[in-house]
Amino acid sequence: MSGLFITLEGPEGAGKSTNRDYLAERLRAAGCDLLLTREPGGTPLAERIRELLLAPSAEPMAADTELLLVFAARAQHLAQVIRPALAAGKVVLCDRFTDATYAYQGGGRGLAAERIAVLEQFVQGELRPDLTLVFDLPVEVGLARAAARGRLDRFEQEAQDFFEAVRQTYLARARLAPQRYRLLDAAQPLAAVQAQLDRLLPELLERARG
Ligand code: Z5A
Repeated sequence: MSGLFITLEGPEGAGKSTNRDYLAERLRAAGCDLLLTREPGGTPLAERIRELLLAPSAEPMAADTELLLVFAARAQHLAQVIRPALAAGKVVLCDRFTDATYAYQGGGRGLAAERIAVLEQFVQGELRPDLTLVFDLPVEVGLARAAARGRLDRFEQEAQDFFEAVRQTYLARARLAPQRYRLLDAAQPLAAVQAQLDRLLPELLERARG
C-alpha cells in the first residue's frame, strides 16, 4: 500500500483550515482511513519549531534561517508522521507543505527556487504530494479575513506585495503542473467553496482507492 498524499495551499485567510475540516469529514464519511495534519508542525518537536517561525520577535529572522527551520520541521514531520502514515496506506491530508516554502520563502522572501529545490530533494527524496488543492483569492480579501480574527503572527505582519508574490507563486506552480494541482475560487462564500470541494470528492476517492 502506498497511501495518498493531499496538500492544501493558498495565501492568508483563504479558508484552508475551515475547508480542511470539511474535506476531512467528507473523506472519513466515505470510508477513508485519514490522517489530518499541518505544516509547519504536526509533531511536538515540529510544533515547537512552528512557534519559533510564527512568533513576532525583536530580532529579525534571516530568510535563510526561516527556510532551514521550515525544512527542519518538515524532516521531523515526514519521519514521525507522514511517511509512516503513507506506508500504512492512509490518506494524508496536510494543511500546507513545500509549495508554501516556494510561495513564502521563494516568492515572498525572494529566495531562489533552485536553493529551495536542493533542500526539497535533501529532505523529501522523491516524495511529493499526489494532489494539491490551491485555495486562491485576492490578497486584500484574505488579509481582511485574517485581520478580523485578531492578533497577527509574524507572516501576517508583512506588506501587501509580499502576499501578492505568495499568491502569484502558487498560481504559477499550479499552471506548470496541472496534473497535480486543483485550483479553487476561495473568494466565494463558504457554501460555494464547499460545493467546489464536493465536485472534487469523486476524484479524490477514486485516487484514494487506488
Ligand atoms: N509557512 C511558510 O512560510 N513556509 C512553509 O513552508 C510553510 C508555512 C509550511 C502558517 O501559519 C504560516 O507558515 C503561514 C505560511 C508559513 N503564514 N502565515 N500566517 P498558519 O497555519 O497560522 O496560517 P495560514 O496557513 O495562513 O492559515 P490562516 O491564516 O489561518 O488561513 P486559512 O487556514 O487559510 O483560513 P481559515 O482560518 O480557515 O479562515 C480564515 C477566516 O476566514 C476565518 O475566520 C473563517 O471563518 C473565514 N472564512 C473562511 N472561508 C471563508 C469564506 N469562503 N467566506 C468568508 N469567510 C471565510
